[in-house]
Amino acid sequence: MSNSIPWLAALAVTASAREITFPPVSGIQHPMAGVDMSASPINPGLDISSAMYAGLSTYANLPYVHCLAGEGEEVEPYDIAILGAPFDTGVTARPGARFGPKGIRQGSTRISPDFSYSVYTRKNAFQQGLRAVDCGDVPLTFLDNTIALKQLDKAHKIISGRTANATAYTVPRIVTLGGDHTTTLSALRSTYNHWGEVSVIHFDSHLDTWDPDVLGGGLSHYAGINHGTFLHIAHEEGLIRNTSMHAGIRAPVSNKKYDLKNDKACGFHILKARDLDKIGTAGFIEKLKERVQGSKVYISVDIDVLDPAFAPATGTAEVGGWTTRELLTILDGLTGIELIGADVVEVAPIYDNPGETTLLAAAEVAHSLIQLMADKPVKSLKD
Ligand SMILES: *[C@@H]1O[C@H](CO)[C@@H](O)[C@H](O)[C@H]1NC(C)=O
Ligand SMILES: *[C@@H]1O[C@H](CO)[C@@H](O)[C@H](O)[C@H]1NC(C)=O
Ligand SMILES: [Mn+2]
Repeated sequence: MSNSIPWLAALAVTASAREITFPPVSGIQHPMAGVDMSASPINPGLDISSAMYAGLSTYANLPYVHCLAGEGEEVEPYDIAILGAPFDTGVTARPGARFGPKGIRQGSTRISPDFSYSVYTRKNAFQQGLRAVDCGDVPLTFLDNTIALKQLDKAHKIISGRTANATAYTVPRIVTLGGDHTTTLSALRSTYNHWGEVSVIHFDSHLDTWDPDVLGGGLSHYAGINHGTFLHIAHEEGLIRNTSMHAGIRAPVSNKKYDLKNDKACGFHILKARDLDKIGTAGFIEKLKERVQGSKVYISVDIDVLDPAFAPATGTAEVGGWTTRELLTILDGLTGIELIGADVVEVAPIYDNPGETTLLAAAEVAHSLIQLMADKPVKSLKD
């Protein structure tokens, strides 16, 4: 007896009165479309080519390439490889950075290779003759740090060992998405093989050159290799030059003299977070460029260099840091340096807010790092 339900009839009238005509789908999506399928014989006129918010996520909607494919399998060549390092068992405070690579990809959904011309520079890193791809994540064990780092070493070796797509230089460069900061050690071991000792520009609120005897190593040799000591170890292994620089430092040290003396011995100078108040972003750019002049450079960005207001989702947050704009201005200002590898690490999505503030920031940091690579192809030892 549906006729006796008057509200249902009323609803039907309302529904037809409110019928909405949407604009054509292709009209909205076209600028970010990949392959134009509007002429497809299956359903002509309907464009289903854009992958912006659809499909499996890759960093900046870049093509996924199975860079870790086994011997004999064909791998599409690339010049810049995005590589996830889901590892967080080397942290001293809040864990969770093993989900960082997934989170940063999520934060990068808005970035599209064909819609990325900067209003500041008119450049688009993805259209400058270098092929950038997402290699996915390295399978790393979460039960044994020694094994995990060996797995990461091996992945870097394989991925940087393939021949680049561009003809100018042969070695592809890697942008690692961390993962806790321990993962940078594997990246530096890999860059050493292709470029020798490099200067490190280390954006962080912490030194990360701690002597393993001071941080963890008193417990066991194994414990001494962690996200606060990896730069000390990189120095010990002869991977980095004594022309390296920290930027954004503000966290306390464990003693009056030793940590800072040890830091100097590891080859670093320090630009502190509050130096920005005195010399500004232009001063930072000048000092960083001056310090690494004439050498190959690795940039490591610990997202905790930002103030927790801009990057709450990290393991060892320190207040009194920079804004996202300040960091991006400094990074973009480094254009022209010979960047041979880079990373953005310590992103632990679980501590982010619903607006994904940290993930958006980390995705844009990676974008700036890719731009620096696109701006300056670099010759390797074997070129
Ligand atoms: C990759 O290499 C091929 C062959 O040299 C070239 O045609 C193509 O433009 C390159 N891709 C990119 C994105 O540069
Ligand atoms: C830096 O390293 C170079 C070359 O290895 C060396 O000649 C120089 O003495 C070192 N400088 C300092 C301050 O340690
Ligand atoms: Mn760090």
